[in-house]
Amino acid sequence: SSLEQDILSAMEKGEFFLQYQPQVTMGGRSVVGVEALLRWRRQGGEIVPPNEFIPLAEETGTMARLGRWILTDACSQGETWRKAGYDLKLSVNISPVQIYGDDLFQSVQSTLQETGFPAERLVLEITENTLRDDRGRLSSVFRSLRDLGVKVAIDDFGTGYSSFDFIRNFAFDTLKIDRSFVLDLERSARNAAVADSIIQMARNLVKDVVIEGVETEGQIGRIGKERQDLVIQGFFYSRPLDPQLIPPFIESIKGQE
Ligand code: G
Ligand code: G
Ligand code: MN
Ligand code: NA
Repeated sequence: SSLEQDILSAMEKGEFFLQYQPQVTMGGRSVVGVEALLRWRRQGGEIVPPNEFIPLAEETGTMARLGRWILTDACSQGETWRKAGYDLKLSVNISPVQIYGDDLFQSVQSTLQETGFPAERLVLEITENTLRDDRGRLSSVFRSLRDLGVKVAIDDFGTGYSSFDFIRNFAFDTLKIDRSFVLDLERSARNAAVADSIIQMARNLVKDVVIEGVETEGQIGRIGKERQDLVIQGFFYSRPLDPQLIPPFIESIKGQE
């Protein structure tokens, strides 16, 4: 298709790039990690958001290649930061197409070898909705990756109601609470109760809980500013940034109380 051609030629022309959104401990004292987020800058400067082309890349068969490029670019950036003294967890979104394709393990393993980025600092994010698909396959792919030392995060947690039975058994390291629950916190007492329960349940299941989409001081207050065990990813602390802006952001946070 023409979009498939567009995506392939955009890769050749270097039109894809990654931004990184800081993940900050509650209270804002330190940056524990960043999530890589894909962007496409077309000729002329127009930025196409990922929601508009990732589904198409998945349908047209170009997501596998794009996914390998994302992993490589993110890990080499992560290693650049490490060499500069910034030891960050690096989260990379993984498309179901990559999970159910045949080379995710190989591509992660060779990327780590080529870039030198440590497996233990790489977090692969899969959205909760992926858990509906072939669970045997999913489990075995991620078991092999965890054996390498790579971490697994469940993204958009709380949105896939059918997956609690799987979550009981599937081994993962991090839960990322979907942004909709943050909005719920200020919506009604009933919605806030659900949101609080989801956060509490996540914390009972796993040590690393990231709350996504926090935009306001009010939301921070609702979650509980004293809850230093929680990690916040949202515009309140920072939007996704170009990679060269990550070290200055980390330094600016260090100076604050
Ligand atoms: O940055 P935001 O608008 O920026 O991202 C929108 C959606 O696109 C999110 O659901 C996010 O998970 C997805 N996305 C962003 N970057 C990537 C990527 O590198 N790989 C995959 N598979 N999805 C991504
Ligand atoms: O992979 P995931 O769907 O979690 O991607 C994160 C998405 O959420 C990206 O599109 C990112 O730009 C977006 N995002 C991150 N923080 C905020 C926020 O505080 N508010 C809003 N509206 N979007 C956010
Ligand atoms: Mn994500
Ligand atoms: Na999410």
